[in-house]
Amino acid sequence: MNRLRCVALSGGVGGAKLVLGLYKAMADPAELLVVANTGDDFDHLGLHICPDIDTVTYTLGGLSNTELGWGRQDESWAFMDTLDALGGETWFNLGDRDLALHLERTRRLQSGMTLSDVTADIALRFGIDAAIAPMTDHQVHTVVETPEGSMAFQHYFVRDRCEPKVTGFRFEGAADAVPSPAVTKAFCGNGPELIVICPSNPFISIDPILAVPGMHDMLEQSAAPVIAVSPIVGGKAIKGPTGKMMDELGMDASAEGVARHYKGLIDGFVLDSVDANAAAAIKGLGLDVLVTNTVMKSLDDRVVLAREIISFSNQLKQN
Ligand code: FO1
Repeated sequence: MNRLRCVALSGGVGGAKLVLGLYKAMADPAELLVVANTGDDFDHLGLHICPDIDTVTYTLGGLSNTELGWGRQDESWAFMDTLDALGGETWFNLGDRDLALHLERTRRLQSGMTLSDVTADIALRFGIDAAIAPMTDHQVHTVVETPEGSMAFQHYFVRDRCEPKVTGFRFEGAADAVPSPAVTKAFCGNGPELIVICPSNPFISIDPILAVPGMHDMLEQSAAPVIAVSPIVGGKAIKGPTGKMMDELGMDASAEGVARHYKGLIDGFVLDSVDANAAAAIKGLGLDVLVTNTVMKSLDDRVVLAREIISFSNQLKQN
């Protein structure tokens, strides 16, 4: 069994960019395990939908729709057009190719396969050498707390376009969940040599993963350096509601605010050059800091950042 060199925790589009960089940068991509957030998962139109697993899978499979940041490229929308004509629910868009994946995954889950096994088989069929695993095979649902009450995650994120004010989050089902088999296996024996918390939203993408009992301890007790990449650059998120959420939660919507959020779990923090002035304060939290370009526009940007993180982790191991 290849020693798992790198375990990467990821949510959707932001994290998946770095995951692709790691996948391309590593000597043997089979040594990469991507732990995908499943707190966004939900049942819709009778289908079990796993957005962050699919964003990571499509990204590593070279199939992702980079304009939308979710779903597949080369999509057609005949299903949605017909659903609309029939008066069906159309707030959540499912492309025709994407729909086949949701249907087949749902069928396999209903036949008794685990989400881990379905995810692994789909990755294989898309020619992906890295391992992609859900954070758990149990159902965990991120619930968004607002002044008007609780909301299901996709209602908040897609139907209401992240407009409601956020007062907190709950991860329903997390207490009864266990890490998925591939995650537990990755931390057995010598364990990984590098753990990366990818630049996803800390609250809705990374915290659900850390909320799975045992996950936080595995990272903390691992000999591997844990390195987080800030999803906030220059006071705002590259994409998505992270900055808005931090403001609404009364947190400092900055790279330093994210470093504080992960304090105690991480050894190193990567922040963008525009936030270089925050490096001293973040070092003051007891963290090692890498200041570099973290805005990944091209594939090369993704690979360069991944390589810098790998060498940063080698420096941390020597400290
Ligand atoms: N996000 C949207 O903003 N609008 C959509 O219609 C939409 C459809 C969709 C279908 C499949 C899928 O895997 C993801 C989809 N997403 C859509 C993105 C999804 O809500 C987010 O990727 C995550 O839940 C947050 O990362």
